[in-house]
Amino acid sequence: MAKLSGATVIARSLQQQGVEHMFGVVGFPVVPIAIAAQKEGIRYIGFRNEQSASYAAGAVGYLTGRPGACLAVSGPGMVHAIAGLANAWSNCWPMILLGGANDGYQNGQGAFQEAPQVEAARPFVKYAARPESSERVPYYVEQAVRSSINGRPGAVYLDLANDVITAQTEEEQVSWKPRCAEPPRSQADPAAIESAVEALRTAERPLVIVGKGAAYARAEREVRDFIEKTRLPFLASPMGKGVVPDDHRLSVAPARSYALQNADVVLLIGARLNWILHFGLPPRFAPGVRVIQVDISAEEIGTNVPAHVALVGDAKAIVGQLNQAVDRTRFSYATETPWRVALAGAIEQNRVSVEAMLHDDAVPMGYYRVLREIRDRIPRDAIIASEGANTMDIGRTVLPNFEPRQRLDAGSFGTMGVGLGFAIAAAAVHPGRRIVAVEGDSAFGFSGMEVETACRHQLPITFIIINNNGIGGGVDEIDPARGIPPSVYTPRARYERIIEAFGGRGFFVEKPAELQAALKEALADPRPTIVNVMIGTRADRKPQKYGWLTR
Ligand SMILES: Cc1ncc(C[n+]2csc(CCOP(=O)(O)OP(=O)(O)O)c2C)c(N)n1
Ligand SMILES: [Mg+2]
Repeated sequence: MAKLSGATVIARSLQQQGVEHMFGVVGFPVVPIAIAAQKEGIRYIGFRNEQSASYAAGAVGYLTGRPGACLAVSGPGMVHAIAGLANAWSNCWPMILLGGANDGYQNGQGAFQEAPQVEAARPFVKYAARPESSERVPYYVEQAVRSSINGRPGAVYLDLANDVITAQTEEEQVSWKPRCAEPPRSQADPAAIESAVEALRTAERPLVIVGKGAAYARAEREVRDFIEKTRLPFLASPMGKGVVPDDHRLSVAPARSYALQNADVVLLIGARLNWILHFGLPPRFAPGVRVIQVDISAEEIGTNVPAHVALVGDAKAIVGQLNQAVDRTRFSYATETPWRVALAGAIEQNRVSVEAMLHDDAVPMGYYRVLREIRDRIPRDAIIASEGANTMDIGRTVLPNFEPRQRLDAGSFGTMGVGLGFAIAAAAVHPGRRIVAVEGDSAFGFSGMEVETACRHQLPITFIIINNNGIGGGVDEIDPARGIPPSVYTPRARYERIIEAFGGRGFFVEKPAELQAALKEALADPRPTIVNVMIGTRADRKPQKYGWLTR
Protein backbone atom coordinates (compact mmCIF):
# COMPACT_ATOMS: atom_id res chain seq x y z
CA MET A 1 0.00 0.00 0.00
CA ALA A 2 1.25 3.45 -0.91
CA LYS A 3 2.33 5.68 1.93
CA LEU A 4 2.16 9.44 1.74
CA SER A 5 4.29 11.88 3.67
CA GLY A 6 2.63 14.66 5.63
CA ALA A 7 4.40 17.11 3.32
CA THR A 8 2.72 15.51 0.29
CA VAL A 9 -0.67 15.62 1.98
CA ILE A 10 -0.15 19.32 2.72
CA ALA A 11 0.94 20.14 -0.84
CA ARG A 12 -1.80 18.05 -2.47
CA SER A 13 -4.47 19.59 -0.24
CA LEU A 14 -3.32 23.08 -1.18
CA GLN A 15 -3.32 22.16 -4.85
CA GLN A 16 -6.83 20.70 -4.50
CA GLN A 17 -8.02 23.91 -2.89
CA GLY A 18 -6.80 25.98 -5.82
CA VAL A 19 -3.56 27.32 -4.35
CA GLU A 20 -1.24 27.69 -7.34
CA HIS A 21 1.62 29.83 -6.06
CA MET A 22 3.89 29.34 -3.08
CA PHE A 23 6.59 31.78 -2.01
CA GLY A 24 8.97 31.25 0.85
CA VAL A 25 12.34 30.52 2.35
CA VAL A 26 13.14 26.88 3.16
CA GLY A 27 14.83 25.37 6.19
CA PHE A 28 13.71 23.33 9.18
CA PRO A 29 11.11 21.80 8.99
CA VAL A 30 9.51 22.94 5.73
CA VAL A 31 11.94 21.77 3.02
CA PRO A 32 9.79 18.69 2.24
CA ILE A 33 6.70 20.90 1.81
CA ALA A 34 8.40 23.03 -0.86
CA ILE A 35 9.62 19.93 -2.70
CA ALA A 36 6.20 18.28 -2.49
CA ALA A 37 4.53 21.49 -3.69
CA GLN A 38 6.66 21.45 -6.83
CA LYS A 39 5.79 17.77 -7.41
CA GLU A 40 2.09 18.52 -7.03
CA GLY A 41 2.24 21.31 -9.63
CA ILE A 42 2.32 24.35 -7.36
CA ARG A 43 4.79 26.97 -8.58
CA TYR A 44 7.35 27.55 -5.85
CA ILE A 45 9.47 30.70 -5.86
CA GLY A 46 12.20 30.87 -3.24
CA PHE A 47 12.60 34.36 -1.80
CA ARG A 48 15.44 35.98 0.14
CA ASN A 49 13.26 37.05 3.08
CA GLU A 50 9.87 35.84 4.30
CA GLN A 51 8.57 39.40 4.50
CA SER A 52 8.64 39.80 0.74
CA ALA A 53 7.37 36.26 0.23
CA SER A 54 4.41 36.97 2.50
CA TYR A 55 3.62 40.23 0.68
CA ALA A 56 3.72 38.31 -2.60
CA ALA A 57 1.27 35.70 -1.26
CA GLY A 58 -1.23 38.45 -0.40
CA ALA A 59 -0.86 40.02 -3.83
CA VAL A 60 -1.62 36.67 -5.49
CA GLY A 61 -4.77 36.49 -3.39
CA TYR A 62 -5.85 39.93 -4.56
CA LEU A 63 -5.02 39.26 -8.20
CA THR A 64 -6.61 35.80 -8.44
CA GLY A 65 -9.26 35.48 -5.73
CA ARG A 66 -7.57 32.34 -4.33
CA PRO A 67 -4.96 32.70 -1.61
CA GLY A 68 -1.29 32.67 -2.45
CA ALA A 69 0.78 30.62 -0.01
CA CYS A 70 3.79 31.73 1.97
CA LEU A 71 6.03 29.03 3.39
CA ALA A 72 8.17 29.93 6.41
CA VAL A 73 10.44 28.05 8.76
CA SER A 74 9.60 27.91 12.44
CA GLY A 75 10.41 30.81 14.77
CA PRO A 76 12.21 33.68 13.02
CA GLY A 77 10.91 32.79 9.55
CA MET A 78 7.32 32.69 10.73
CA VAL A 79 7.84 35.97 12.61
CA HIS A 80 9.12 37.68 9.45
CA ALA A 81 6.04 36.48 7.59
CA ILE A 82 3.70 38.17 10.07
CA ALA A 83 4.50 41.32 8.07
CA GLY A 84 2.53 39.86 5.17
CA LEU A 85 -0.30 38.64 7.39
CA ALA A 86 -0.71 42.18 8.71
CA ASN A 87 -0.56 43.70 5.24
CA ALA A 88 -3.18 41.23 3.99
CA TRP A 89 -5.32 41.84 7.07
CA SER A 90 -5.29 45.58 6.46
CA ASN A 91 -5.96 45.23 2.71
CA CYS A 92 -8.54 42.41 3.11
CA TRP A 93 -6.64 40.05 0.80
CA PRO A 94 -6.72 36.27 1.00
CA MET A 95 -3.44 34.51 1.71
CA ILE A 96 -2.32 31.45 3.60
CA LEU A 97 0.78 31.35 5.74
CA LEU A 98 2.26 27.92 6.35
CA GLY A 99 4.55 28.12 9.35
CA GLY A 100 6.78 25.18 10.16
CA ALA A 101 6.88 24.28 13.85
CA ASN A 102 8.87 22.04 16.16
CA ASP A 103 7.77 18.44 16.81
CA GLY A 104 4.69 18.38 18.97
CA TYR A 105 6.35 16.18 21.59
CA GLN A 106 8.95 18.92 22.20
CA ASN A 107 6.37 21.63 22.91
CA GLY A 108 7.46 23.77 25.84
CA GLN A 109 10.92 22.19 26.03
CA GLY A 110 12.76 25.05 24.38
CA ALA A 111 12.85 23.31 21.01
CA PHE A 112 14.88 24.68 18.11
CA GLN A 113 13.07 27.82 16.83
CA GLU A 114 10.11 27.15 19.13
CA ALA A 115 7.76 30.14 19.38
CA PRO A 116 4.10 30.91 20.20
CA GLN A 117 3.29 31.05 16.49
CA VAL A 118 -0.47 30.51 16.51
CA GLU A 119 -0.80 33.25 19.11
CA ALA A 120 1.49 35.55 17.14
CA ALA A 121 -0.56 35.09 13.97
CA ARG A 122 -3.93 35.41 15.66
CA PRO A 123 -4.66 39.18 15.61
CA PHE A 124 -4.08 39.38 11.86
CA VAL A 125 -5.88 36.27 10.64
CA LYS A 126 -9.42 35.03 10.20
CA TYR A 127 -8.39 31.49 11.03
CA ALA A 128 -5.39 29.88 12.72
CA ALA A 129 -4.95 26.20 13.49
CA ARG A 130 -2.36 23.56 14.23
CA PRO A 131 -3.29 20.24 12.58
CA GLU A 132 -2.77 17.35 14.98
CA SER A 133 -2.13 14.69 12.34
CA SER A 134 -1.29 14.45 8.66
CA GLU A 135 -4.50 12.48 8.00
CA ARG A 136 -6.59 15.51 8.95
CA VAL A 137 -4.50 18.09 7.10
CA PRO A 138 -6.94 18.29 4.14
CA TYR A 139 -9.69 19.26 6.56
CA TYR A 140 -7.63 22.15 7.92
CA VAL A 141 -6.41 23.32 4.53
CA GLU A 142 -9.95 23.39 3.14
CA GLN A 143 -11.24 25.27 6.16
CA ALA A 144 -8.37 27.75 5.99
CA VAL A 145 -8.81 28.45 2.27
CA ARG A 146 -12.60 28.68 2.62
CA SER A 147 -12.25 31.15 5.49
CA SER A 148 -9.77 33.29 3.61
CA ILE A 149 -12.00 33.86 0.57
CA ASN A 150 -15.48 34.02 2.09
CA GLY A 151 -17.02 37.11 3.65
CA ARG A 152 -14.40 39.84 3.89
CA PRO A 153 -11.27 38.16 2.51
CA GLY A 154 -8.21 37.92 4.71
CA ALA A 155 -5.17 36.02 5.84
CA VAL A 156 -5.19 32.56 7.44
CA TYR A 157 -2.50 30.59 9.23
CA LEU A 158 -1.59 26.92 9.55
CA ASP A 159 1.03 25.83 12.07
CA LEU A 160 2.70 22.70 10.74
CA ALA A 161 4.68 20.66 13.22
CA ASN A 162 7.67 18.65 12.06
CA ASP A 163 6.06 15.38 13.15
CA VAL A 164 2.99 16.16 11.02
CA ILE A 165 5.17 17.08 8.02
CA THR A 166 7.31 13.94 8.24
CA ALA A 167 4.56 11.47 9.21
CA GLN A 168 4.02 8.56 6.81
CA THR A 169 0.36 7.66 6.37
CA GLU A 170 -1.53 5.03 4.43
CA GLU A 171 -3.13 6.88 1.55
CA GLU A 172 -6.62 5.61 2.41
CA GLN A 173 -6.31 6.96 5.94
CA VAL A 174 -6.28 10.50 4.56
CA SER A 175 -9.68 12.19 4.44
CA TRP A 176 -9.44 14.38 1.34
CA LYS A 177 -11.74 17.36 0.94
CA PRO A 178 -13.25 18.58 -2.31
CA ARG A 179 -12.26 22.03 -3.52
CA CYS A 180 -14.24 24.67 -1.67
CA ALA A 181 -16.60 26.60 -3.91
CA GLU A 182 -16.13 30.17 -5.06
CA PRO A 183 -17.80 32.52 -2.57
CA PRO A 184 -21.49 33.12 -3.28
CA ARG A 185 -22.22 36.48 -4.86
CA SER A 186 -24.79 37.72 -2.40
CA GLN A 187 -27.17 40.50 -3.41
CA ALA A 188 -28.35 43.48 -1.40
CA ASP A 189 -31.87 44.05 -0.07
CA PRO A 190 -34.00 45.14 -3.09
CA ALA A 191 -35.61 47.90 -1.02
CA ALA A 192 -32.16 49.31 -0.26
CA ILE A 193 -31.34 49.28 -3.98
CA GLU A 194 -34.41 51.47 -4.60
CA SER A 195 -33.34 53.83 -1.80
CA ALA A 196 -29.86 54.07 -3.28
CA VAL A 197 -31.16 55.07 -6.71
CA GLU A 198 -33.53 57.55 -5.07
CA ALA A 199 -30.66 59.11 -3.13
CA LEU A 200 -28.66 59.47 -6.34
CA ARG A 201 -31.65 60.90 -8.17
CA THR A 202 -32.15 63.59 -5.52
CA ALA A 203 -28.45 64.43 -5.26
CA GLU A 204 -27.22 67.78 -6.48
CA ARG A 205 -23.55 66.86 -6.28
CA PRO A 206 -23.27 63.08 -6.60
CA LEU A 207 -19.98 61.21 -6.64
CA VAL A 208 -19.06 57.54 -7.13
CA ILE A 209 -15.95 56.21 -5.39
CA VAL A 210 -14.60 52.91 -6.69
CA GLY A 211 -12.46 50.95 -4.24
CA LYS A 212 -10.23 47.92 -4.47
CA GLY A 213 -13.16 45.86 -3.16
CA ALA A 214 -14.78 46.41 -6.56
CA ALA A 215 -11.55 45.31 -8.25
CA TYR A 216 -11.32 42.23 -6.02
CA ALA A 217 -14.96 41.31 -6.75
CA ARG A 218 -14.24 41.59 -10.50
CA ALA A 219 -17.08 44.06 -10.80
CA GLU A 220 -15.45 45.94 -13.68
CA ARG A 221 -18.10 45.21 -16.30
CA GLU A 222 -20.94 46.19 -13.97
CA VAL A 223 -19.21 49.32 -12.66
CA ARG A 224 -18.32 50.49 -16.18
CA ASP A 225 -21.94 49.92 -17.26
CA PHE A 226 -23.17 51.80 -14.22
CA ILE A 227 -20.98 54.82 -14.90
CA GLU A 228 -21.96 54.82 -18.59
CA LYS A 229 -25.68 54.55 -17.85
CA THR A 230 -25.83 57.07 -15.02
CA ARG A 231 -23.13 59.43 -16.32
CA LEU A 232 -22.14 60.00 -12.70
CA PRO A 233 -18.75 61.54 -11.97
CA PHE A 234 -16.40 59.04 -10.36
CA LEU A 235 -12.99 58.67 -8.84
CA ALA A 236 -11.11 55.66 -7.53
CA SER A 237 -9.18 54.70 -4.44
CA PRO A 238 -5.50 54.00 -5.14
CA MET A 239 -6.02 50.31 -5.97
CA GLY A 240 -9.55 50.84 -7.28
CA LYS A 241 -7.91 52.63 -10.21
CA GLY A 242 -8.50 50.87 -13.52
CA VAL A 243 -11.84 49.24 -12.66
CA VAL A 244 -13.05 52.06 -14.88
CA PRO A 245 -10.16 53.29 -17.07
CA ASP A 246 -8.48 56.40 -15.67
CA ASP A 247 -8.88 58.18 -19.02
CA HIS A 248 -12.68 57.80 -18.96
CA ARG A 249 -14.44 61.10 -19.67
CA LEU A 250 -16.41 60.91 -16.41
CA SER A 251 -13.34 60.51 -14.21
CA VAL A 252 -12.89 63.42 -11.83
CA ALA A 253 -9.74 62.00 -10.25
CA PRO A 254 -7.71 65.18 -10.93
CA ALA A 255 -10.32 67.09 -8.90
CA ARG A 256 -10.23 64.61 -6.03
CA SER A 257 -10.03 67.06 -3.12
CA TYR A 258 -12.74 69.31 -4.54
CA ALA A 259 -15.02 66.38 -5.37
CA LEU A 260 -14.72 64.81 -1.91
CA GLN A 261 -15.18 68.12 -0.15
CA ASN A 262 -18.33 69.13 -2.01
CA ALA A 263 -20.24 65.97 -2.89
CA ASP A 264 -23.65 65.71 -1.21
CA VAL A 265 -24.21 62.02 -2.03
CA VAL A 266 -21.36 59.53 -2.27
CA LEU A 267 -21.74 55.99 -3.59
CA LEU A 268 -18.90 53.93 -2.16
CA ILE A 269 -18.29 50.73 -4.09
CA GLY A 270 -15.97 48.47 -2.11
CA ALA A 271 -14.05 51.35 -0.53
CA ARG A 272 -13.77 51.96 3.19
CA LEU A 273 -14.02 55.35 4.86
CA ASN A 274 -10.64 54.90 6.53
CA TRP A 275 -7.64 57.28 6.44
CA ILE A 276 -7.29 56.91 2.68
CA LEU A 277 -10.70 58.59 2.30
CA HIS A 278 -10.10 60.89 5.26
CA PHE A 279 -12.72 58.99 7.32
CA GLY A 280 -15.54 60.55 5.30
CA LEU A 281 -15.45 63.48 7.72
CA PRO A 282 -15.09 67.26 7.54
CA PRO A 283 -12.99 69.14 6.57
CA ARG A 284 -12.25 66.71 3.70
CA PHE A 285 -15.93 65.78 3.19
CA ALA A 286 -19.01 67.98 3.41
CA PRO A 287 -20.82 67.85 6.75
CA GLY A 288 -23.97 65.77 6.38
CA VAL A 289 -22.81 63.98 3.21
CA ARG A 290 -25.17 61.09 2.47
CA VAL A 291 -23.22 57.86 2.01
CA ILE A 292 -24.48 54.87 0.03
CA GLN A 293 -22.18 52.09 1.09
CA VAL A 294 -21.57 48.88 -0.85
CA ASP A 295 -19.50 46.47 1.22
CA ILE A 296 -19.05 42.73 1.61
CA SER A 297 -18.78 43.16 5.37
CA ALA A 298 -21.85 44.16 7.37
CA GLU A 299 -19.58 45.30 10.20
CA GLU A 300 -17.96 47.87 7.92
CA ILE A 301 -21.24 49.68 7.31
CA GLY A 302 -21.39 52.93 9.25
CA THR A 303 -17.69 53.10 10.10
CA ASN A 304 -16.94 56.79 10.81
CA VAL A 305 -20.09 58.03 9.04
CA PRO A 306 -23.57 56.50 9.45
CA ALA A 307 -24.62 55.01 6.12
CA HIS A 308 -27.63 56.62 4.45
CA VAL A 309 -28.14 53.38 2.52
CA ALA A 310 -26.42 50.07 3.32
CA LEU A 311 -25.88 47.62 0.47
CA VAL A 312 -24.28 44.56 2.02
CA GLY A 313 -22.95 41.88 -0.27
CA ASP A 314 -20.85 41.24 -3.34
CA ALA A 315 -19.93 44.37 -5.31
CA LYS A 316 -20.40 42.69 -8.70
CA ALA A 317 -23.85 41.40 -7.78
CA ILE A 318 -24.95 44.66 -6.18
CA VAL A 319 -23.79 46.96 -8.96
CA GLY A 320 -25.63 44.56 -11.30
CA GLN A 321 -28.76 45.17 -9.21
CA LEU A 322 -28.17 48.91 -9.34
CA ASN A 323 -27.88 48.71 -13.13
CA GLN A 324 -31.26 46.98 -13.35
CA ALA A 325 -32.84 49.61 -11.14
CA VAL A 326 -31.26 52.37 -13.22
CA ASP A 327 -32.63 50.75 -16.40
CA ARG A 328 -36.07 50.51 -14.87
CA THR A 329 -36.18 54.08 -13.65
CA ARG A 330 -34.16 55.51 -16.56
CA PHE A 331 -32.07 57.47 -14.10
CA SER A 332 -29.14 59.36 -15.41
CA TYR A 333 -27.45 62.42 -13.97
CA ALA A 334 -28.07 65.57 -16.02
CA THR A 335 -25.38 66.49 -18.53
CA GLU A 336 -25.25 70.15 -17.64
CA THR A 337 -25.22 70.98 -13.96
CA PRO A 338 -23.29 73.47 -11.81
CA TRP A 339 -21.55 70.45 -10.21
CA ARG A 340 -20.17 69.26 -13.53
CA VAL A 341 -19.00 72.76 -14.36
CA ALA A 342 -17.30 73.13 -10.99
CA LEU A 343 -15.61 69.73 -11.29
CA ALA A 344 -14.40 70.56 -14.79
CA GLY A 345 -12.98 73.80 -13.42
CA ALA A 346 -11.12 71.97 -10.65
CA ILE A 347 -9.76 69.45 -13.16
CA GLU A 348 -8.49 72.24 -15.37
CA GLN A 349 -6.92 74.01 -12.42
CA ASN A 350 -5.08 70.82 -11.53
CA ARG A 351 -3.92 70.33 -15.12
CA VAL A 352 -2.48 73.80 -15.21
CA SER A 353 -0.74 73.38 -11.84
CA VAL A 354 1.20 70.27 -12.94
CA GLU A 355 1.65 71.00 -16.64
CA ALA A 356 4.89 72.93 -16.24
CA MET A 357 6.41 70.30 -13.93
CA LEU A 358 5.52 67.48 -16.33
CA HIS A 359 7.49 69.20 -19.06
CA ASP A 360 10.32 70.71 -17.05
CA ASP A 361 13.62 69.48 -18.52
CA ALA A 362 15.75 71.01 -15.78
CA VAL A 363 18.44 68.90 -14.10
CA PRO A 364 18.14 67.58 -11.45
CA MET A 365 14.74 66.36 -12.56
CA GLY A 366 11.59 66.41 -10.44
CA TYR A 367 9.02 63.66 -9.83
CA TYR A 368 6.57 64.84 -12.46
CA ARG A 369 9.10 64.92 -15.29
CA VAL A 370 10.28 61.40 -14.47
CA LEU A 371 6.79 60.00 -14.04
CA ARG A 372 5.59 61.54 -17.30
CA GLU A 373 8.36 59.75 -19.14
CA ILE A 374 7.36 56.48 -17.47
CA ARG A 375 3.70 57.14 -18.25
CA ASP A 376 4.43 57.70 -21.93
CA ARG A 377 6.58 54.59 -22.33
CA ILE A 378 5.02 51.71 -20.40
CA PRO A 379 2.61 49.37 -22.19
CA ARG A 380 -1.09 49.99 -21.58
CA ASP A 381 -1.54 46.62 -19.90
CA ALA A 382 1.59 46.86 -17.73
CA ILE A 383 1.04 46.03 -14.08
CA ILE A 384 2.32 48.79 -11.87
CA ALA A 385 3.66 48.11 -8.40
CA SER A 386 4.52 51.25 -6.50
CA GLU A 387 5.73 52.34 -3.10
CA GLY A 388 7.42 55.26 -1.45
CA ALA A 389 5.97 58.47 -0.07
CA ASN A 390 6.11 61.13 -2.77
CA THR A 391 7.10 58.56 -5.39
CA MET A 392 3.92 56.61 -4.75
CA ASP A 393 1.58 59.53 -4.12
CA ILE A 394 2.58 61.52 -7.18
CA GLY A 395 2.89 58.32 -9.21
CA ARG A 396 -0.73 57.53 -8.46
CA THR A 397 -1.83 60.78 -10.06
CA VAL A 398 0.50 60.71 -13.07
CA LEU A 399 0.51 56.99 -13.98
CA PRO A 400 -2.86 55.91 -15.33
CA ASN A 401 -4.40 52.45 -15.01
CA PHE A 402 -6.66 51.15 -17.71
CA GLU A 403 -7.55 47.73 -16.35
CA PRO A 404 -8.66 46.45 -12.96
CA ARG A 405 -6.12 44.91 -10.58
CA GLN A 406 -3.35 46.60 -12.52
CA ARG A 407 -1.99 48.61 -9.60
CA LEU A 408 -0.44 47.24 -6.41
CA ASP A 409 0.84 49.67 -3.80
CA ALA A 410 1.56 50.20 -0.13
CA GLY A 411 -2.19 50.15 0.42
CA SER A 412 -4.28 50.55 3.51
CA PHE A 413 -1.38 49.58 5.78
CA GLY A 414 1.12 51.98 4.15
CA THR A 415 3.72 49.23 4.13
CA MET A 416 7.15 50.04 2.68
CA GLY A 417 8.96 47.01 1.31
CA VAL A 418 6.02 45.46 -0.54
CA GLY A 419 6.97 46.53 -4.06
CA LEU A 420 9.39 43.77 -5.00
CA GLY A 421 7.23 40.96 -3.65
CA PHE A 422 4.22 42.45 -5.42
CA ALA A 423 6.09 42.73 -8.70
CA ILE A 424 7.24 39.11 -8.46
CA ALA A 425 3.70 37.96 -7.60
CA ALA A 426 2.29 39.89 -10.56
CA ALA A 427 4.85 38.33 -12.89
CA ALA A 428 3.97 34.86 -11.56
CA VAL A 429 0.23 35.40 -12.04
CA HIS A 430 0.50 37.15 -15.42
CA PRO A 431 3.31 35.58 -17.41
CA GLY A 432 4.02 37.56 -20.55
CA ARG A 433 2.96 40.90 -19.16
CA ARG A 434 5.41 43.67 -18.41
CA ILE A 435 5.65 44.52 -14.72
CA VAL A 436 6.86 47.97 -13.74
CA ALA A 437 7.85 48.63 -10.13
CA VAL A 438 8.08 52.34 -9.41
CA GLU A 439 10.00 52.61 -6.18
CA GLY A 440 11.20 55.34 -3.87
CA ASP A 441 14.86 54.76 -2.99
CA SER A 442 13.98 54.14 0.65
CA ALA A 443 11.09 51.83 -0.28
CA PHE A 444 13.36 49.85 -2.59
CA GLY A 445 15.90 49.35 0.16
CA PHE A 446 13.51 47.36 2.34
CA SER A 447 13.46 44.36 -0.01
CA GLY A 448 16.09 45.19 -2.62
CA MET A 449 17.74 41.77 -2.48
CA GLU A 450 14.64 40.26 -4.09
CA VAL A 451 16.05 41.46 -7.42
CA GLU A 452 18.02 38.21 -7.22
CA THR A 453 14.71 36.33 -7.06
CA ALA A 454 13.48 38.21 -10.14
CA CYS A 455 16.72 37.45 -12.02
CA ARG A 456 16.77 33.77 -11.02
CA HIS A 457 13.23 33.32 -12.34
CA GLN A 458 13.84 35.60 -15.35
CA LEU A 459 10.81 37.73 -14.67
CA PRO A 460 10.15 40.70 -17.01
CA ILE A 461 10.19 43.33 -14.30
CA THR A 462 11.48 46.87 -14.81
CA PHE A 463 12.37 48.35 -11.43
CA ILE A 464 12.45 52.13 -11.61
CA ILE A 465 13.96 53.78 -8.55
CA ILE A 466 13.18 57.45 -8.10
CA ASN A 467 16.20 58.40 -6.10
CA ASN A 468 16.28 61.51 -3.92
CA ASN A 469 18.84 60.13 -1.47
CA GLY A 470 16.43 59.28 1.29
CA ILE A 471 13.07 59.06 2.99
CA GLY A 472 11.10 61.87 1.41
CA GLY A 473 14.43 63.35 0.27
CA GLY A 474 17.97 63.38 1.64
CA VAL A 475 21.00 65.59 1.07
CA ASP A 476 23.37 66.04 -1.85
CA GLU A 477 26.39 65.26 0.28
CA ILE A 478 26.86 63.92 3.77
CA ASP A 479 28.89 66.23 5.96
CA PRO A 480 30.19 63.99 8.76
CA ALA A 481 30.91 67.03 10.93
CA ARG A 482 27.21 67.85 11.00
CA GLY A 483 25.94 64.33 11.60
CA ILE A 484 23.56 62.33 9.43
CA PRO A 485 19.88 63.33 9.58
CA PRO A 486 17.44 60.42 10.13
CA SER A 487 15.90 60.59 6.66
CA VAL A 488 19.22 60.57 4.76
CA TYR A 489 20.63 57.59 2.87
CA THR A 490 23.86 57.40 0.88
CA PRO A 491 23.77 60.19 -1.72
CA ARG A 492 23.80 59.01 -5.33
CA ALA A 493 23.66 55.36 -4.25
CA ARG A 494 24.20 53.16 -7.31
CA TYR A 495 21.30 50.78 -6.70
CA GLU A 496 21.31 49.69 -10.34
CA ARG A 497 24.59 47.88 -9.85
CA ILE A 498 22.96 45.38 -7.48
CA ILE A 499 21.00 43.72 -10.26
CA GLU A 500 24.08 43.28 -12.43
CA ALA A 501 25.46 40.87 -9.84
CA PHE A 502 22.65 38.49 -10.78
CA GLY A 503 22.61 38.87 -14.56
CA GLY A 504 20.12 41.71 -14.82
CA ARG A 505 20.84 45.07 -16.39
CA GLY A 506 21.20 48.42 -14.63
CA PHE A 507 20.89 52.01 -15.84
CA PHE A 508 21.92 55.15 -14.00
CA VAL A 509 20.13 58.26 -15.16
CA GLU A 510 20.40 61.95 -14.38
CA LYS A 511 19.01 63.78 -17.41
CA PRO A 512 15.71 63.57 -19.32
CA ALA A 513 17.38 62.33 -22.51
CA GLU A 514 19.18 59.56 -20.59
CA LEU A 515 15.91 58.60 -18.97
CA GLN A 516 14.20 58.24 -22.33
CA ALA A 517 16.95 56.04 -23.68
CA ALA A 518 17.19 53.92 -20.54
CA LEU A 519 13.45 53.31 -20.30
CA LYS A 520 13.30 52.35 -23.95
CA GLU A 521 16.01 49.76 -23.52
CA ALA A 522 14.86 48.52 -20.14
CA LEU A 523 11.25 48.03 -21.22
CA ALA A 524 12.37 46.06 -24.27
CA ASP A 525 14.72 43.85 -22.26
CA PRO A 526 13.35 40.42 -21.34
CA ARG A 527 15.59 40.43 -18.27
CA PRO A 528 14.84 42.22 -15.03
CA THR A 529 16.33 45.69 -15.06
CA ILE A 530 16.83 48.58 -12.66
CA VAL A 531 16.61 52.15 -13.85
CA ASN A 532 18.03 54.30 -11.07
CA VAL A 533 16.84 57.85 -11.68
CA MET A 534 18.39 60.71 -9.73
CA ILE A 535 16.02 63.55 -8.90
CA GLY A 536 16.53 66.68 -6.82
CA THR A 537 16.72 66.05 -3.08
CA ARG A 538 14.16 68.81 -2.64
CA ALA A 539 11.86 67.77 -5.45
CA ASP A 540 8.31 67.84 -4.18
CA ARG A 541 4.66 67.52 -4.97
CA LYS A 542 2.68 70.48 -6.08
CA PRO A 543 1.83 72.47 -2.92
CA GLN A 544 -0.47 70.35 -0.74
CA LYS A 545 -2.78 71.48 1.99
CA TYR A 546 -2.35 68.14 3.74
CA GLY A 547 1.10 66.46 3.42
CA TRP A 548 1.96 62.75 3.82
CA LEU A 549 3.82 63.28 7.07
CA THR A 550 0.78 64.75 8.74
CA ARG A 551 -2.02 62.59 7.45
C1 LIG B 1 7.55 49.18 7.00
C2 LIG B 1 7.58 50.67 7.04
N1 LIG B 1 8.59 51.31 7.66
C3 LIG B 1 8.65 52.66 7.66
C4 LIG B 1 7.67 53.41 7.08
C5 LIG B 1 7.72 54.94 7.11
N2 LIG B 1 7.86 55.46 5.74
C6 LIG B 1 6.83 56.03 5.09
S1 LIG B 1 7.23 56.43 3.53
C7 LIG B 1 8.82 55.91 3.73
C8 LIG B 1 9.82 55.96 2.62
C9 LIG B 1 9.70 57.19 1.75
O1 LIG B 1 10.88 57.40 1.01
P1 LIG B 1 11.05 56.88 -0.45
O2 LIG B 1 10.60 55.50 -0.60
O3 LIG B 1 12.47 57.14 -0.85
O4 LIG B 1 10.04 57.80 -1.27
P2 LIG B 1 10.16 59.39 -1.53
O5 LIG B 1 9.08 60.06 -0.74
O6 LIG B 1 11.52 59.82 -1.10
O7 LIG B 1 9.95 59.53 -2.98
C10 LIG B 1 9.01 55.40 5.00
C11 LIG B 1 10.30 54.86 5.50
C12 LIG B 1 6.60 52.69 6.47
N3 LIG B 1 5.57 53.29 5.88
N4 LIG B 1 6.59 51.33 6.44
MG1 LIG C 1 13.33 58.86 -1.51
